[in-house]
Amino acid sequence: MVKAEASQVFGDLRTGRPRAFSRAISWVENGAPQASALLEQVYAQAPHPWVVGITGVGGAGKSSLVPHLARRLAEDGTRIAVLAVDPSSPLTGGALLGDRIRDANGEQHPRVFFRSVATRGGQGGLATCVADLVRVAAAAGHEIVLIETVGAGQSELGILQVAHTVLLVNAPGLGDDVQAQKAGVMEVADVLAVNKADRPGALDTAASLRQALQLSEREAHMRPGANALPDGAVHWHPPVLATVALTGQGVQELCDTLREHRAVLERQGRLAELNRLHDLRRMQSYFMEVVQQRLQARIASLALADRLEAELAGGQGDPLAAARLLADAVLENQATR
Ligand SMILES: Nc1nc2c(ncn2[C@@H]2O[C@H](COP(=O)(O)OP(=O)(O)OP(=O)(O)O)[C@@H](O)[C@H]2O)c(=O)[nH]1
Ligand SMILES: [Mg+2]
Repeated sequence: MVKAEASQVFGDLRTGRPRAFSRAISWVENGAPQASALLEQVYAQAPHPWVVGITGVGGAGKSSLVPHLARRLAEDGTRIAVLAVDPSSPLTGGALLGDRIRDANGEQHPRVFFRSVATRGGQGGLATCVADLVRVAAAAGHEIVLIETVGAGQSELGILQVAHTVLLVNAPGLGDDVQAQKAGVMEVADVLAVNKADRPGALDTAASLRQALQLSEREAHMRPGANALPDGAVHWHPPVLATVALTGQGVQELCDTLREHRAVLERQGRLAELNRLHDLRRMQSYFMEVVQQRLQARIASLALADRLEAELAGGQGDPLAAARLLADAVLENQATR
């Protein structure tokens, strides 16, 4: 039943029905029983899209910039999915913002699908949920997936791990260049935008970002094994561009630069390499998820677990010793089956 339903939705996804896409996203977000049957087909058959991660501290203008970017990228007929992820408020998203990006006249763009990701985190957490959604988007015919996330901590770095190209958005007056560096986002940024370039201080922000980039590049070069690129490959130096999201100024150049980054990755064989790496990571995290579930099921069936829990609840025993005992019991049991 669940399998049949998943197959039906997968079929509808492939023919590009937006409703099937919405439904598939909800399944994955909520860890619905249909999700794993669907994902099996998605991973077996869906291509890897080009994934652009967009991050930067609150108020820099990411949400204002993304619709411009998506529309420009869609101009050549490409279908774009935008996934907006806010790890700090996982339950506020859903369809609140509508499923499509609207233009200035309030018209929905036919080739841009927009979705706020509202995940409960599930077993595998937010990053794995986003990784699955990227492939679901590809199954639905989206060649480019933009992932917008608020950039201030470890969970964003996890989400950005599914991206091929990372765009870091800054703006003058936020002190964000320093903050971004602290979060480690600076090191993973491929393209930087100083948004709100209509405001005073934009040039200074750009200058300090360039300086910070030079520093981190110098450090990277000093690490052993740095510079090991294929023959004839060029080093990508993250460019810093100015944008005004309110008017769309600088967005065309930003798109061109993002596409250029993709082309460089492709020429170097890095695109395929990253896809393999992303699949490997997904395999590893899924493996841990499955192992944990199975072990928990096994522990729940052990009388020993009840006894140890009762002892601890009664104020007796040592929690670490109890955990070790349980681990021994579970793993021995596994080995003898
Ligand atoms: N002057 C000026 N204001 C801008 C520009 N881009 C965005 N803003 C304004 O800046 C504010 C924040 O923009 P958002 O797009 O919501 O910023 P964000 O990065 O998505 O913020 P979070 O979702 O909180 O992380 C809004 O009031 C925008 O209207 C710009 O280029 N120039
Ligand atoms: Mg935003």
